Amino acid sequence: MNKKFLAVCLSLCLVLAIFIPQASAKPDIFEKINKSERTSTPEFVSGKLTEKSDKKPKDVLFGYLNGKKDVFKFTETAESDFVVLDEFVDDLGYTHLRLQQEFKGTPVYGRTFTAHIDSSGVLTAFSGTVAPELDKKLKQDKKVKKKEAFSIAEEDLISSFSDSPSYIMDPTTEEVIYVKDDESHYAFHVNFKFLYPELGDWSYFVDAVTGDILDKFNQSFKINSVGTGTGVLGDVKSLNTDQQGSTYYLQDNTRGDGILTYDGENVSQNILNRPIRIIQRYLPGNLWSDTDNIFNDSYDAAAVDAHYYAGLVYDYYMDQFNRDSFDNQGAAIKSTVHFGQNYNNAGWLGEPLNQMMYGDGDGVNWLPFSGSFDVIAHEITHAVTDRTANLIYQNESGAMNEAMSDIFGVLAEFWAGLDPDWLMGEDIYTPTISGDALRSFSDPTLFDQPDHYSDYLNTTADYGGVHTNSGIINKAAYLLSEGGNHSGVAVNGIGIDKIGDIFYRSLTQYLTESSTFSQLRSAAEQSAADLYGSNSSEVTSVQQAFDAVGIN
Ligand code: TI1
Ligand code: CA
Ligand code: ZN
Ligand code: CA
Repeated sequence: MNKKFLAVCLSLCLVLAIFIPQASAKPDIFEKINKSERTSTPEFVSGKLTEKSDKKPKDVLFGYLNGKKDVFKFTETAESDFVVLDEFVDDLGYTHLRLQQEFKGTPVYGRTFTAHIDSSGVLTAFSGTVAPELDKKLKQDKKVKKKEAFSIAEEDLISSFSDSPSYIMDPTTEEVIYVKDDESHYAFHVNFKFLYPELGDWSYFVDAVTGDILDKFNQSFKINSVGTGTGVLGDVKSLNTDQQGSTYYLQDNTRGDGILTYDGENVSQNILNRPIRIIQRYLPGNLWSDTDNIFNDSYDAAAVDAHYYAGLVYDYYMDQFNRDSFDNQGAAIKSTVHFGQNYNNAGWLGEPLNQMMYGDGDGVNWLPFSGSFDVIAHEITHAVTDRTANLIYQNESGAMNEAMSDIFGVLAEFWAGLDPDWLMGEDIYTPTISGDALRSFSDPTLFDQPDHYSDYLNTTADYGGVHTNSGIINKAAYLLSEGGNHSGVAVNGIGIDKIGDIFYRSLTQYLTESSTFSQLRSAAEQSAADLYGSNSSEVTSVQQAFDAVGIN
């Protein structure tokens, strides 16, 4: 039954049940009741609810409510259970009342009401849901003291931040009745307001009988602002920032749980060789802040690009694969720039750090690593891989892990339309030499990578040559998209969109931690068959591409 019909039925029934006996006395009274499906008490009542009268608006309302005690299910009298908070008369002569439900003097959290009485003294609407039958529902044996409740809440609050919040006013503790899942509890409402370490307006509800935290939530809203910044290559872009008073942070609240960019302050890269508890002293560093929302200092450039490009990679995965951040649950994307000293690398630091880091480069062979969009897409793809196939970072599975990061690095660059190419790192690699790159998909051998399985490099260096042997997979991906002849095999290209879908499906559905190159071939064939049919030309192209690089 639809809700409207139900409401009409209910109101008809009620009108019949309640008013028919008095129908002759009150012929023109009518009433429309919307009932809450969960609580069985009305949530909005309107109509001509009472006769004209000269009584005070408040008395009109209370007279109406007292006549309907079993419908609204309050406990004593309207006078004792509803406290008027506010009353005002509008231009049309309506009086508007705002009320709060109480039980024996204790307010029921969130249970406020409005009532509307027209100029002739007729009650025309009553809005809000009564917490029903509190006399029956409340456990009375309150054992927890106000101070204890405060400590329980505060302990929980403090444990959820790395640094203790600094309150901007004294926290408050108020005894209330808290309704949760149709159950009512005596509880203490403890409220904390603070701006550090982040914006917070936390409400805790501590059960006065058991001391349990019934509920907690933060009501503070994130403040979005839009700043501008100048990137590593001198281009100006707009940035989503977070304004706190007169400070702007590189915190983008518009994507998932946020994109946050931090200053690593050039603390030595050697900390990566130290125990995690030491690393955690330095990472992620300080959330990047600025006083005028214009990020145009030369020291800002690496942060500007890390922040801006991470947002674009988030958009790429959302747009192409409906994936909400790397965990598909909106996980915050964190980056630390100015990591290390003249450090020539960038990386995804997995559990328990779950963040990226970007070196500044030595200025000769490399510019700051966040200046190249494909690097950022490469790093975020490692995070996607971690949460899906979780390819072990050594030997063949490790080379595929690297290749996936490169492949989606290229595909994201094409999607974003940022001077796309089949090269990796060209924007920041050897700033004085143009046209080169760290890796090439069309010809991996240009930069010392194999392009055929027969040239697979067996080594213990670099986790089994993960950045070297990835060339074989990169070449297969290139041939699959663009087509061509390689080692005597002709491949019909299917284009970047289709290879994106095939590799994404392979990565997220079929590959496993210890997958081999051969298993990637099977995964890609299977994915192509799922997407385009088992006899499709796409499946044939996948077979050709892997044949061409010698993977069976
Ligand atoms: S994931 C990271 C390696 C892990 C380092 C952890 C300390 C990585 O693969 N980095 C990329 C950076 C990159 C990406 C550069 C795209 C250019 C384009 C990488 O390829 N690094 C090279 C320098 C390497 O580590 O050998
Ligand atoms: Ca500035
Ligand atoms: Zn990598
Ligand atoms: Ca590129």
